[in-house]
Amino acid sequence: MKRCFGLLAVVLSLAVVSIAADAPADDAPQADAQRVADEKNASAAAKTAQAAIEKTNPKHLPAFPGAEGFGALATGGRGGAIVHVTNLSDSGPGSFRDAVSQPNRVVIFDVGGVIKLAKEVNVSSNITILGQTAPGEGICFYNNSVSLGGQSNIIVRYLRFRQGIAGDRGKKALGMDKSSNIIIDHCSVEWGRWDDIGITVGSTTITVQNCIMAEGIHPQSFGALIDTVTNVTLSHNLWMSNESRNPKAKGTIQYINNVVYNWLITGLCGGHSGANHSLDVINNYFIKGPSSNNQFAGQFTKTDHVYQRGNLVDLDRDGKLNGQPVTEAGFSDKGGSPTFVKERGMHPAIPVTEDSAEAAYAKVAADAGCSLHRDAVDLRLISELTSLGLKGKILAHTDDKGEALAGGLGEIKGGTAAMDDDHDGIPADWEKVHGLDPKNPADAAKLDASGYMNIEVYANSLVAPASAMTTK
Ligand SMILES: [Ca+2]
Ligand SMILES: [Ca+2]
Ligand SMILES: [Ca+2]
Repeated sequence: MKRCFGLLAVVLSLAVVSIAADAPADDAPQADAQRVADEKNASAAAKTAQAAIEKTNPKHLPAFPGAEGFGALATGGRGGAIVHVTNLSDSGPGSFRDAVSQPNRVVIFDVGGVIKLAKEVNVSSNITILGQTAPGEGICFYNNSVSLGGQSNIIVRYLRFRQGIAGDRGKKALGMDKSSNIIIDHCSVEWGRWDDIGITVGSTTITVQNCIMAEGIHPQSFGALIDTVTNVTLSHNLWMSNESRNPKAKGTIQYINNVVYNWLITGLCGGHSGANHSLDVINNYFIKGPSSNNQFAGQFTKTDHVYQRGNLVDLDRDGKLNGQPVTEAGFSDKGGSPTFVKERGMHPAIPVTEDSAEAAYAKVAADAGCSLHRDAVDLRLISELTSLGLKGKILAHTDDKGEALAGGLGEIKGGTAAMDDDHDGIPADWEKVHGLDPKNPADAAKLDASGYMNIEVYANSLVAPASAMTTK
């Protein structure tokens, strides 16, 4: 009997996929036994992740100044080897794929530009990837996806993940499946085929902050599936011109200071399943665009336990930011309503610095994504956001066009790396000013008094406010 039910569920879920892009397989109710097993596994994964943090980072040093939320205590490759990406090749010596193929590394970039991926890249555990070290306009991964699946303890900053129509149909531009202790900061995640970003079954203890998740393409055009996870923080992100799932939130998830713009069917989506979900929705801004209906939140049911306060919604498309407070009724649609709770559910060791919804909008517009040097694609997206209802579009489901419908990738300038005689990744001029030896390649890997490696102190200085910089 159970087997029959299982088969039926598979047939039903396949049917759901084929019916409509807005009703993917994960909307189908899970079998109860599977749900209980998934919840138990997720809870065990969270405990394991916490124990790993206490072992590797007992002093709770943030991954970098400004790291917040559940993933903020990742140590990445701290203490390991510094590995240079020296070319834009798909594979081989000096490539990104080769650099992340082994654990315990801090990966820096001697080149900037587009890295065209022939197939998905699988990143190893205990890795720090410092995209802000790239010269010129930085790095963009294109034509395929990057996966952190099955891995733990990873820091990723200032990179562009643009899968594009050449990528695998069932993959996210940036995927985390059974992943833990990860922080993704200031990345642009766009043109994903299944979703832009995924944090899926069994994943735990993860932050995605200051990122852009935009313009999902055929066949799904969705922002993110966050599915059967524990302790995930999503803060100060821009979600725009995705049909739905900004994200779809299934698990225990903090959703703070996000901006959602130009959804088509639904903005923020509930879990809408038999499992219990917990979602803290705090000080976000939902702004209707040219493609949007009024359903800025939806797909909730009674198993979704929602704490909400300080959220604003602007539905008048008048080119001005003048939203109204979100009420509980705003979370309801014809499918149901969540269960509202009075207290926030989640308290990570390093909490998110909470801005008002208006201040979050200003920060996101100025700073979200790979923003050390915003490229043409992100500049266009931000110009659409700041039109406040007048500009922006969902990319149509046209098999062979994908991102071409948005004008394509354009140029990302490679630039020239600063003088670095000892080739330790820290420019000679910076070493002189900060008491390091520009003729000694060993000092970049040493730990500074602050607890970070010197290469991290340098990389942090490229993007941190002066008050957050540490020097010897
Ligand atoms: Ca308005
Ligand atoms: Ca140097
Ligand atoms: Ca040196």
